[in-house]
Amino acid sequence: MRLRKLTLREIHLRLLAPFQTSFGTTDLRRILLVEADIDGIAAWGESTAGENPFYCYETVETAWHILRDYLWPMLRGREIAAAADVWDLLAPVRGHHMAKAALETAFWDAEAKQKNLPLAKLLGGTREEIPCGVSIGIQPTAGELIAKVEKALADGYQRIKIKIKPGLDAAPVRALREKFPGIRLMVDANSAYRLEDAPLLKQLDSFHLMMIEQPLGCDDIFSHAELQRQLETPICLDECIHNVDDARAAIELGACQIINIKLGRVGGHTSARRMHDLCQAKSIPVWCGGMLESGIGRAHNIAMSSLPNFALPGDVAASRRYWQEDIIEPEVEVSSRGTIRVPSAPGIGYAPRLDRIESLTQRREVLE
Ligand code: NPG
Repeated sequence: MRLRKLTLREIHLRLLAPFQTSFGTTDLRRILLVEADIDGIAAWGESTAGENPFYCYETVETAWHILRDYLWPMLRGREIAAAADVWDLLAPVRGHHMAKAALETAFWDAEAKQKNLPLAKLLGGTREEIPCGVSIGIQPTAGELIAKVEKALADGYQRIKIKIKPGLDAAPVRALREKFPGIRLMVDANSAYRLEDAPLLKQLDSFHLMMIEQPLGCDDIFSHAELQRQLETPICLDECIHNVDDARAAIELGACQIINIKLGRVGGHTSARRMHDLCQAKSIPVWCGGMLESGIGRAHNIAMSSLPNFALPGDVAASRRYWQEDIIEPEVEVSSRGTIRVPSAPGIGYAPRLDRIESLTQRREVLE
């Protein structure tokens, strides 16, 4: 495979409703899309780098810089045997996983299209449909939170995740548990607590949550191990886990019982698959996180989620939960049983809508 041309685009896409986490609120997504010409095939990837360096250090600007000034020169025109080799070729650049994932995942789309295979099959996926959950941002009142949960359950979603932060934790969880005693419920703190908050987090044990996601520092695997010893609720790690070595450390230290895998955070499909395989061997279930992706990133998430150890519902939901109109055809739909069918068309299995992408494009750079 040879990369002949790379088009970087920044599109702006407004969320249907602002999304609030413990680190801030997003309403307009700036999304960096990668269109790679690989042996004449148009292949697509999406960087999940955010507008601000609050979830992690990467931003749209850093991803653009790394793609144009480092990753493109490393791969351009080079003969590459398989998409599975790209991750190791990019190793000289440290970190910048969201920039790498945008390009690496495009190579996987290209190889699947060349082989006339759905990407899920090329990755080794075994599921025909994937189970879906929703992630609900921090809401101004308990009433609004309950209404959002009611709607998601009516739409069929299999589990509810709510965002928490200090001061908005036990109370909203209690309100939900009283109203919906039997639902699969979890919370995500996005690193908003410290180990000293263990007694407070321990109160959550009485609500029978599926898990508490990333309560402590974004790089602090050690303290999560201490916290997990004190909690009955399983800890799921997200921000702490950038690669398979982090995953191994967290598992061996007992810092978590579940891992969230995000393509952007781990650097693409090859890294994600290595992490998946390690977790499977260690009996640690995984699920696919979401980064408010457009349809391109969502399509890659669906393919990855078809691997066998993606045993828990992920944050991969229907296009219409996020956007008035997505940028792919067909849009991602969720069944009344809360599942997404893994597409059977070659590559990512959804067609990018070029006219719509063009009309949303704020900046473009073509590298040849
Ligand atoms: O459904 O795509 C989605 C959002 C899932 O909660 C979600 N993402 O911390 O995992 C997270 C959170 C997030 C959102 C992180 C935006 C960064 C930016």
